[in-house]
Amino acid sequence: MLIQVAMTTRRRFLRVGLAGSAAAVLARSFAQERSAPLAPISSGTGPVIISTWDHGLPASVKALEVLGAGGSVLDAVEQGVMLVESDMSNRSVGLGGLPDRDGHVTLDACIQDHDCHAGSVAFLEHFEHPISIARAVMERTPHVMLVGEGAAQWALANGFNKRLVDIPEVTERWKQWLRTSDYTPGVNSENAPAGRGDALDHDTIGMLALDAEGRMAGSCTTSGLAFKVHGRVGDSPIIGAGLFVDGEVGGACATGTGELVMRTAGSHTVVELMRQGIGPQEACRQAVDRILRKHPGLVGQQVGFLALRKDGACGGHAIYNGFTYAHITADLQQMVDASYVRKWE
Ligand code: SD4
Repeated sequence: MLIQVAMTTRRRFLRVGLAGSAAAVLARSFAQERSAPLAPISSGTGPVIISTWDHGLPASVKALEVLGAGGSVLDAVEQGVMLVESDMSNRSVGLGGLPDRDGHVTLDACIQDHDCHAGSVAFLEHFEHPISIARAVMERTPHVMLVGEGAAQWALANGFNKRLVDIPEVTERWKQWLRTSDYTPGVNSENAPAGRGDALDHDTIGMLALDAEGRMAGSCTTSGLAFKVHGRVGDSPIIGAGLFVDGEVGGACATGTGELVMRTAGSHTVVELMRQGIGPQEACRQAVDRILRKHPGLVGQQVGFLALRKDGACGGHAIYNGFTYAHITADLQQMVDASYVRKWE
């Protein structure tokens, strides 16, 4: 189903559901009408950038600009998601995110390059760009992951400054939550208006990119699940869970209830399935299927995976409907409604 179409003079913005091949055909014919070259849906060569949720679109456009300006693919996935980290209206990424149950906004992020080098920070407070600190951990330490106060001290000592923000709406939502203290992760809920838990259009941002030389990188950054236990870390900063990149094969990233992704090493699973020759879309489907098989009776929790193969083919799949992702190439910009297993009413 073609949901949304908008045009600029140079670029196409399409939104398609990949659940049906008719959508891809529709999208192609729309582009052909304008007789511009269009990479096949879910396939092509670099540059290709895919990124979770609607905020993935501006972030991916930024990443493409970085590549166009001569930046590396690592620069692209870092600077792309920085855009979203700086958006103080985003309630699930960066300092504008919803807090844990004790009122602390704690941030998780990781980054990985073509050769599996990786950096990560978790349970970090008061820094605008955890993704840049994750990259610095990768590039300036012999380690992969720093957490909490130690990560903060290391960041301060390495040129990153704290930023204190006070967002009354966030405080108000936390106070409202305290009235019931009901902790039930929902489907697509972090950024939904109150009472519309399934109406989300933002969430954790995961990004995968392939440049014109065939080099890959990925990034992932989040404030994690709203109202989590203080100290909880999700999948997003865990290499192999929220993100995994191996340039020999491809990359994958995840969004949704991190515990489900961590228990199944979700992004690693997707990449290893691709290593066996399974396509990116099917690899995401099988990783979702594994989560469902390991969690019989699971209801009302979302997980979505994205995968980008080294040849530029990509795909995405989720437990529930509502998971969107941006897919950007040199001459295509589209939002895709990922295929899914179940419909959330
Ligand atoms: C987490 N996976 O902390 C993240 C949050 C997320 O949809 O992606 N929410 O578990």
